Amino acid sequence: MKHRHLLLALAVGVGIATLAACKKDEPAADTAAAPAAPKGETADQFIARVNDELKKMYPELTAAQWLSSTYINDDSQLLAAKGNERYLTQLNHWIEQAKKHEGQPMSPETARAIQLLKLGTAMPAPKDPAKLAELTQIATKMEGTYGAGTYCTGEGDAKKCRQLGELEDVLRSSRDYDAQLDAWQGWHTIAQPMRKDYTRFVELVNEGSKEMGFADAGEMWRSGYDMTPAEIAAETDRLWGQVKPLYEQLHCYTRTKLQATYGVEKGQVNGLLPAHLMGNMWQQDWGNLWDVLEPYKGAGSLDITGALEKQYQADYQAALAKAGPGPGTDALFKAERDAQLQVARQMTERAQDFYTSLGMPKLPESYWTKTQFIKPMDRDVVCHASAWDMNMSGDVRTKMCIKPNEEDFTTIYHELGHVYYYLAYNKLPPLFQTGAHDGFHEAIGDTMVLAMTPDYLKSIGMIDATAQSNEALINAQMRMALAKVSFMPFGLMIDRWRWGVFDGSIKPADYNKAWWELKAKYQGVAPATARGEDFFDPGAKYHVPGNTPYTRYFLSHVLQFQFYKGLCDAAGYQGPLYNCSFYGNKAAGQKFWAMLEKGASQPWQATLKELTGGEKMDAGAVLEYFAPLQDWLKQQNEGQTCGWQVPAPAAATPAKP
Ligand code: X8Z
Ligand code: ZN
Repeated sequence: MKHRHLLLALAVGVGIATLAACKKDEPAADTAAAPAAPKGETADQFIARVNDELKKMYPELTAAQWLSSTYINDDSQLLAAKGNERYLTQLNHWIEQAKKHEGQPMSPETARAIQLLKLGTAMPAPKDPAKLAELTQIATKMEGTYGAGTYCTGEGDAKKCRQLGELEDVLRSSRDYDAQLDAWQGWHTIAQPMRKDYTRFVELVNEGSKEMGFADAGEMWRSGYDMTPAEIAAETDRLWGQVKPLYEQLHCYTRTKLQATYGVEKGQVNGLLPAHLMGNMWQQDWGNLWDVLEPYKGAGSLDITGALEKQYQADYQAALAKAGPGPGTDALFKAERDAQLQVARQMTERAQDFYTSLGMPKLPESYWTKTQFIKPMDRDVVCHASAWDMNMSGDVRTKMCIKPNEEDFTTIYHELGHVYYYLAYNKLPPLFQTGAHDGFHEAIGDTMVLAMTPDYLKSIGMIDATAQSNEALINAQMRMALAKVSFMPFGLMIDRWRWGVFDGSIKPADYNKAWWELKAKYQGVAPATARGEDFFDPGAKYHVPGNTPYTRYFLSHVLQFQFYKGLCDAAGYQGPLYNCSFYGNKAAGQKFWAMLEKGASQPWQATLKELTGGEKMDAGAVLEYFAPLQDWLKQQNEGQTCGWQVPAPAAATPAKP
């Protein structure tokens, strides 16, 4: 359903639909009635026309998508689905027309553009219009269900309903085992109704993929990397193999600490980490467990959340002062909302400052007026953060439900990475306006996050002082590892699940079982209570109902360290990698911008080489960065039996009809 950037997602590989980074993909439409192309049109003329038509129809599509994500109701969803249908129909016509140029002379740029066009969507739809409509409706419904998801407990006056944000607050801040379990289980109830829809969704996108010449939708997703689908799958295995020993050390240390906090029994599940205790709904970022995992209490304090909360309080006091003496309930409420918005904008300005310090432009004025910074009170929205290019001409926005905490602060840097990519490649022909591959798009903002060193945080007033001790270094490394290293197996397992679902090796009757087997295998995480096939736990993660491919995030977590190293080199930095910040360095900024401007106009290997000197993705920079922490973890884990056994698969519970 939505695409935020629609089109182009074409990245070679992945699908068109995705337009951008966090976007989704679109379905394809009925091509039976493709209108004839102008007579005598050459391939180069064809692509020029497609680029032109694409740019013209784009704003209407994104406008409908934006409305349906920031104002979920039946009407906005109907309009978004219709806009999508129109766009996808057109897309399929173009793909049909492109066939006529196969084997004809054309420029290399045109050949690449046609390749991108064909890989356009992450949601390839059958040509049959009835099935296309069915697919669009299912996709819209699933995302709406996720966005509006609510968990209610109690009856009558005691009834209490909570959405994702409030349930995440519990996992982040409570250390009450039962309250955490309730929040975790509660959120997962919202996905149960999606199981049937998702099953049908898989049938339909597979049918669409086959019609386009792919074995299944997973193979189509893997075709976007300027290498064969088998090659990119093998690459992800190789990269994971590089990082896995580091992850295992972090896992081992974390398990010990959880057991110290919750008890030997409750702090683990057969040697695996309990899903509801990791401070994050999906166990993809363990940063919220800082109170449990901080290596040296108070050494080089990096309390970003504390600083942001202080900023919020200051904003609140200022808003109260504005309201005058003795404010009533309404005025108090307004002051609270004003302060929430104010702090969210200040956090975003801080992120913008990082980019402008590198010599990149300021965000356009329209960004500040049209962006959704905080969760509206009067309607459901899709809170999952995303970045939007509305018209390929400077109307860029982000959509978040920002709270003053470290996780959201770094997410803003992430989202602005997408926005700056859009702004940099907007001058390219529309078909090239996407990432070199989708992992590049995801890695831009995160590269900035790596450069948020203690010195940088001090220079912007987020922390008071930096400490130079080894204790402070280990603390800083741990803080980064809890965000980055913990993510990697998660980044891999989601599409391991979907590739299996699409190729049929995971059957609908085993959806949940396979999900938890992969969670166990890659992350070493397990649910504390049985999760049979009456649940549909994959649906509780945005990118599954949203149909956003996920391998991009795994690749991004490797690439961002390569980019970081490349930019530190460009800045002339010498010293240990983890200490480098290129904040304020124009030479680094110029090199980064040059990469962004290239979009998808050449194979990603060439783009990577220009920035880093190498043509391969490689986790060597990850290991170099975390070398001190890895040594420290090994010492801490001495005498422990690290690692975990993946439990033998239990007999499948039949899915409810
Ligand atoms: O979805 C996102 C971004 C938007 S592209 C907020 N991320 C993944 C996630 O939240 O699961 C960023 C990190 C991984
Ligand atoms: Zn992103």
